Amino acid sequence: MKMGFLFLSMILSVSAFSASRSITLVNYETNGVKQWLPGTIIVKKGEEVEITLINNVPSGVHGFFIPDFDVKKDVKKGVPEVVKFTASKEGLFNMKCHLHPKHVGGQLFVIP
Ligand SMILES: [Cu+2]
Repeated sequence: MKMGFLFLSMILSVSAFSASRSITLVNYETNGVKQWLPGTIIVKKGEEVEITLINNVPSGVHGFFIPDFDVKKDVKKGVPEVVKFTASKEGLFNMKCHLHPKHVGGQLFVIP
């Protein structure tokens, strides 16, 4: 059920046609592994991207960092945060938690 929802989120992020795009990422912990999910998000070049970040990990604050777009936010459990940026360049870019090196990272895919 959860994976189906995540897959649907990925599909919707590709098929919607708009100059702006809103995506929600949730930070989960499973067997000690922490990860923002969905782990891969897809946007189009030029879009105004708004990402809502929800931290569901009980251990406290986690980071969300996309170095190539100067996006960086600390997210407390129970306090959603929003980051915005323009997808000004195509390519595959890293998303990670800047607070914990072992926190599993993700990918931002900017398509033409
Ligand atoms: Cu973290």
